[in-house]
Amino acid sequence: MLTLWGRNNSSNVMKVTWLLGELDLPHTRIDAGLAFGRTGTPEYRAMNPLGVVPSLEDDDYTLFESNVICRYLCNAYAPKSGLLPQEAKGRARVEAWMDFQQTAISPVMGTVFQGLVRIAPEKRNWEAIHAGIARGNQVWGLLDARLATMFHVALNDFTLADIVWGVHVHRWLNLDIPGRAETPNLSAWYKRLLDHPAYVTHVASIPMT
Ligand SMILES: N[C@@H](CCC(=O)N[C@@H](CS)C(=O)NCC(=O)O)C(=O)O
Repeated sequence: MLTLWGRNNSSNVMKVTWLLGELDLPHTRIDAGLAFGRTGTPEYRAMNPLGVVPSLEDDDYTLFESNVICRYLCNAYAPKSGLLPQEAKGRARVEAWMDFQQTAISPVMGTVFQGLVRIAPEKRNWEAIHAGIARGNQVWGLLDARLATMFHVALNDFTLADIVWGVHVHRWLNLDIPGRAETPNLSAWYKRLLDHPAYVTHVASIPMT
């Protein structure tokens, strides 16, 4: 029995809700994080040392880190789905783009999204937001260049790399971001993601709050 802990408007939780939807895996989701709380208890901290979301329970086995949870679900429940190739080179390519998402775009999107959405206008640190947008233009620009010749992020097929970047591209392209650069290939890929019903349900239709 799979239980996912985390509010559905967290980008890191969305990776997992979207994947669960793609794989049509039965599960329960428990709201946790921000206003829902629940992440400070010793029981939660035993699953997730920093008290962030998401966390996954698979019967008595627990896991934290969104990208690792996605890989676990593919390995355990859908090894032949192609979302995480079994062949070494394809798999490493997907994992590299997943790690790149965590290290390069997560911090940027944290600054830009929190700054523009969760912080009141009078309290915004515009210097940090503009620096985040400048870095975002660089990193999203790299992905835009890649998508000029690739149908998807890591491989030409849809993989976990599309899921972990895809939760962020919806925000990047739809927020009112001053100075956002034009990225036609990124926009075309975003439109392809919108063909996935699970993306629309678990990412694109969740209010940006
Ligand atoms: N590297 C972690 C980061 C998790 C993280 O920072 N989650 C955010 C939401 S996107 C969080 O828990 N924020 C505090 C909260 O919601 O209470 C992962 O990928 O799972």
